[in-house]
Amino acid sequence: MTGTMKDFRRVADEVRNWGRWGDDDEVGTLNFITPAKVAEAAGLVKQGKVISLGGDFSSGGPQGAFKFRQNPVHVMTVDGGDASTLVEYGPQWLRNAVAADMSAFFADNPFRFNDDIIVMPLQAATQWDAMSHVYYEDKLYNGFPADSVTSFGAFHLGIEKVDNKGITSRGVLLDVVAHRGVDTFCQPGAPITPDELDEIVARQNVEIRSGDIVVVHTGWWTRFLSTGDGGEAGSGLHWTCASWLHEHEVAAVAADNLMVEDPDPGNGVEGTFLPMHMLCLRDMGLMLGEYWDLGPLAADCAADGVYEFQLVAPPLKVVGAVGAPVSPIAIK
Ligand code: UVW
Repeated sequence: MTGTMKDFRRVADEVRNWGRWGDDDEVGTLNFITPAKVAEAAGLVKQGKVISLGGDFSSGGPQGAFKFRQNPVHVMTVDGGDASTLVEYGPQWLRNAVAADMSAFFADNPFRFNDDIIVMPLQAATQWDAMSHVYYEDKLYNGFPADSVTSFGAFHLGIEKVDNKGITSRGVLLDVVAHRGVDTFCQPGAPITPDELDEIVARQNVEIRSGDIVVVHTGWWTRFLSTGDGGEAGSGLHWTCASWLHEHEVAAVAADNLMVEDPDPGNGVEGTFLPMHMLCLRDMGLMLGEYWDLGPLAADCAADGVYEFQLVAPPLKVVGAVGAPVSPIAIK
């Protein structure tokens, strides 16, 4: 199952979308989401049912596998109860400060409020990878230079560039867990192949159309919710699924695991790491959604037999960021 760099380069040449939507394009395959596509997706709302696909952002998140990523740190900066106490008991300097800065809030009136701060890697929990997240040979998607990502952020292909693309479209769940007939998750070393995606599409009696966002249920997130082990390996798409996504004109792909693709080098490309990331983000301009919570959606789709829905998943527009948190929802 391991490919060579020659295989990789052949696939990269086949799927590369550079120039397809103009030399200055920064949204890649999101261009498949036309106004007609957005309207088609809205037409899938029949029951008024909203299903959250976002995990919690908390200190109990999935980070731990890599030392360079941590779970969110959330602290309170103003607490209305504390403020009342400070006014009454705080040292004089603090009482003066409260009186000077916040008298409108906390002086002799009943109004109180709470504020907070969060510090986190943008890749910590449910997220989109921007196209500027991964590159090779000094080029980003559409040929933009890799050094256009600086300590000031990404001058090209930052997550904010998705702008009025939403991101919203017709979402289609592909339930690998149900297809494999297991009730846990896709074990490491058993990547999901393009043929298996076709089998799942047939089994679910659903069509993949241009501009769809494909959402792949591997069971990893549900397993994490029960074990709390964010470092546990799972499986994902085989790197050759990049060609399948290209042929079907998929706008974006998301999964409930750490990397969407299978990270096992034995199923990858000799001499490199995460080849599907390189093909999708850099060659195709196709964004990857990671750590989505797909258990409730999978259960709902199995119950009503409807695997298509309106997907609404706009990332936070963090200017120059190479990825961003998202709280996606599926609406049926
Ligand atoms: C890397 O590709 C390094 O990370 P992620 O799984 O967030 O895409």
